[in-house]
Amino acid sequence: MGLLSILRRLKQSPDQEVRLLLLGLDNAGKTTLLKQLAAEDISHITPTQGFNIKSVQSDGFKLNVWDIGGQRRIRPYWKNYFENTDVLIYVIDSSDRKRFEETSMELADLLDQEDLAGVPLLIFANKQDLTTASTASELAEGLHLHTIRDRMWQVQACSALTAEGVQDGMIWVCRNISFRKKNS
Ligand SMILES: Nc1nc2c(ncn2[C@@H]2O[C@H](COP(=O)(O)OP(=O)(O)OP(=O)(O)O)[C@@H](O)[C@H]2O)c(=O)[nH]1
Ligand SMILES: [Mg+2]
Repeated sequence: MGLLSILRRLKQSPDQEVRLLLLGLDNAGKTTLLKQLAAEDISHITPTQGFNIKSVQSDGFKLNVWDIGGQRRIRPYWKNYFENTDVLIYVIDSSDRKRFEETSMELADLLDQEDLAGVPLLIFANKQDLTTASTASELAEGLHLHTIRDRMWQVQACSALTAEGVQDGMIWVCRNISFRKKNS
């Protein structure tokens, strides 16, 4: 599923401009995911020092996907990108168990942010192509996701490398944007 087909689905929503925000620890796979959505080459991706943005528009509708670098020293800047976010997409390297606590703490911090209050949350349990990856439900349990009650949320197993699961996640994103707009 590419950015244009996401945009096509979003035309059911009353808003003319949609903003998706990709966050997660460094090495989680955010930029790979963004490039996969944009149908770009994913073989030479380097750690993001600032941010990447992909935009598509047609018939007066615009979709912006923001991908912010996840290295620790860049995380203080995440907050500059919160405003007007329609869906937060949080990416986790499901094979990197020793960083589950770190990613869980960063996510908890995001959920406390006023500018992201009520914003639907899709968690990509990425890198499912690796045999060492935890499943989406193990991740959900390990990160105590069931305690999230103040917004719509969903965990989706995926591989940004093979694109498996990415479409299912983006369909959820599209549905929940229109849902939020209709009810806000
Ligand atoms: N096996 C596997 N590797 C992946 C997957 N997604 C990303 N990677 C690899 O993980 C590494 C980091 O990917 P990036 O997309 O740069 O991660 P990022 O979240 O953008 O990292 P920062 O820009 O530092 O925040 C790269 O070597 C990718 O090829 C995946 O689904 N499976
Ligand atoms: Mg990156």
